[in-house]
Amino acid sequence: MAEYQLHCFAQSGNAYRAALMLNLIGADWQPMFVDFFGSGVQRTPGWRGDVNEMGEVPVLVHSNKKLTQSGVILTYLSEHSGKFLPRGEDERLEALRWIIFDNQKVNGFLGPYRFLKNFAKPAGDPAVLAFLKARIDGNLAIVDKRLSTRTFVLGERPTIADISLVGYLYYPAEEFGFDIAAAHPSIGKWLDRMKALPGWKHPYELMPGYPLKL
Ligand SMILES: N[C@@H](CCC(=O)N[C@@H](CS)C(=O)NCC(=O)O)C(=O)O
Repeated sequence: MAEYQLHCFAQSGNAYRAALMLNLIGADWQPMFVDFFGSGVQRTPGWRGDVNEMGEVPVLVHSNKKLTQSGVILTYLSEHSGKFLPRGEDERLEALRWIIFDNQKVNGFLGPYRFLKNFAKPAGDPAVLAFLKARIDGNLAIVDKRLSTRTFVLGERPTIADISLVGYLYYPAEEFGFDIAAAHPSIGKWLDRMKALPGWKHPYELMPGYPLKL
């Protein structure tokens, strides 16, 4: 058994944040496949009782600890490894600020948008997709502006704020119906910088369940 177990599946950008962090810090970890689209195990009372009462993926297991919420998982792993760790109070608060903004408004909208477009049956209502798309465009523009003057979200060094924000951004443009890197050039260049970090892997390589059997 590896030191860390991560309950995850390939299509989850929320889980990708945790999987990528584990790989970037060189952790001894193994994925535990959650059949999110098949059996929908995350909705069962058993899974909610034993694994995560919130019914969400990712879940990180480390000895006697079970952690959920990717922001919490990233914080824990950065504190344990000393890597991608925001340093000092100002950086810690700044990282938390971007992680919350990301969870709520960047990947927090991109994830449901891609789900409704690609995987939901029936597919999402066009009015809902239009609402989400307008919010996504506006919020990606905020991130793009931030990255136009910085190498990484906080400055010259990559931190957990960057690892949170890449959540859904490496999935294929066809899955969104728009090309994030092309529409937001500073995000595009930053995604290339993140991709160059030792240990980087695409979500479809890092987590089980791709391609999806629907
Ligand atoms: N803020 C959470 C979001 C987790 C999340 O929404 N995960 C999705 C899978 S990508 C999920 O489990 N959704 C189930 C649900 O919302 O009922 C995190 O960052 O961990």
